[in-house]
Amino acid sequence: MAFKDNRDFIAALKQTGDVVSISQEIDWDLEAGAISRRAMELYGPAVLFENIKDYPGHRMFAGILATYRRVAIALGLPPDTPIRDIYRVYEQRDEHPIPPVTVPTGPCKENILTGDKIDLYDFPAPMIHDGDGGRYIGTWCFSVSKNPETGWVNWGTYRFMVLNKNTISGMPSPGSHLAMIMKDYYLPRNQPMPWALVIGPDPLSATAGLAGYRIGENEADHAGALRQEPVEVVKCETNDLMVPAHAEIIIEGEILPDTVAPEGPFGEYPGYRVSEFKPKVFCRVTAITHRNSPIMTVENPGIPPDGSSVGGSMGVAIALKRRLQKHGFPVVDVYCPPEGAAHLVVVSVKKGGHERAKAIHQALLTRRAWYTKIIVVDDDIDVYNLGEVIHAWSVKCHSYQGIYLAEAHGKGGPATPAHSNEERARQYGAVACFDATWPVEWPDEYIPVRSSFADVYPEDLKARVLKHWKEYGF
Ligand SMILES: Cc1cc2nc3c(=O)[nH]c(=O)nc-3n(C[C@H](O)[C@H](O)[C@H](O)COP(=O)(O)O)c2cc1C
Ligand SMILES: [Mn+2]
Repeated sequence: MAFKDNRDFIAALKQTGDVVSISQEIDWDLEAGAISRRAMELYGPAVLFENIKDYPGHRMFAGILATYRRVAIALGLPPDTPIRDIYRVYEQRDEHPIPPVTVPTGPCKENILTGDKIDLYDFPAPMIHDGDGGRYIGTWCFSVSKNPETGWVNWGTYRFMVLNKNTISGMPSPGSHLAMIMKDYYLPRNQPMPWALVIGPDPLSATAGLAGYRIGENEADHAGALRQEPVEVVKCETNDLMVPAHAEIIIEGEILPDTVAPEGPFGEYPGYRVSEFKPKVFCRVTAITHRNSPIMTVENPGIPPDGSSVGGSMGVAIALKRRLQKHGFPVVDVYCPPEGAAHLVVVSVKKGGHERAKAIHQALLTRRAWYTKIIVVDDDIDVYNLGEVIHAWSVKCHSYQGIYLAEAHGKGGPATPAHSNEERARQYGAVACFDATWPVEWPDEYIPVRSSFADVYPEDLKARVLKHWKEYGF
């Protein structure tokens, strides 16, 4: 049974010690941000703030999927499930989409605010990092938009900042699906785009909102896949969009086709504050619905780990793996390590070599994702073990012949720290590929023998050593 909401999920995290509930009064202005950031940097528990200054009756939940323990729990697996097994379960479930089911009403309708009752300042949108451009109401959230012509309903996680009591600015990047639907349908007609922001979705619906699915794919169906049961959705009050019935807060509104609004800067997922105060999309709020004692979900991006480098990276890795499989590469595993902050991809293959690594580089260049470095390893390297990956990269990658460089459009996001302002603005960057596989043209006897317990001792001797290991005194 999937968690229907964050309340069930928090109860499960309490059982395993993966959440800390803070009952002392905490300020929404930086204090909650400082606490949640430090908890993440210590690979510590998620944080439930139960007593927020100025906001009696409101709660905040931060650092939701910033450890693989919490990802495992969200998937219904034991908390100490190895990352390899978490990936396998995710990948298998994701292959069987389950569309949402419509229900007449749900907890997200416990309070309905329209007209003069709309006031975004009634909610504890936090000032997350010092230096942010404002209070961010949308971080661990997803935005719903629909192309009426094709029926495509997109859920995407983008950040949204409060401008005043009933307007919001947001920064879906030009390559995002929200921007695509806006550009394909609403801009040519000069019509406002109906919009809903889902705050506090269940953890696997949130995961689907972060993952990079293909154009036209409905994330709601993938949320159903990950949950292994459909998401229950209800109709918005002021538009026809459908939103998860068990979410905490729904902001309904429209994104205007002819207006921009200031947004940013914000401390971002690569671990740096890179963005500037710039004109971005403008949203007018038409209704807010919320549960009693709502729990505002918050993501505090920064140096790894965080929700995008952990919870959000699996979907990207699996999409890249599918792409490589489609191109016929003998790919074994693809992993985006949190330490790479969505900029590093590790690929293992059954058979490598310079030509193959070069072809993998080319095949991945055109995939919409913002990594800038690829390491290709042989399949005797465990991609989920960064120690093994760095060892292979250090000693097997030829520092001249084994490195491929390409400049490319869409590589590096608007927040890639290594890129210049100009490159970021154009989303024109570069991707380096490091071939850490053995050259295929080497005859077998050229391949150096790995000096490890597993590789250089006879089987019967290894068995004897293992059998007596404890007796030796280890
Ligand atoms: C906390 C958080 C904030 C994010 N903010 C943005 C953002 O402001 N703009 C953006 O384009 N992507 C952002 N992303 C990444 C997107 O969620 C990701 O690219 C996703 O695939 C977008 O959905 P789409 O593919 O349907 O456009 C964010 C991710 C996380 C975890
Ligand atoms: Mn999408």
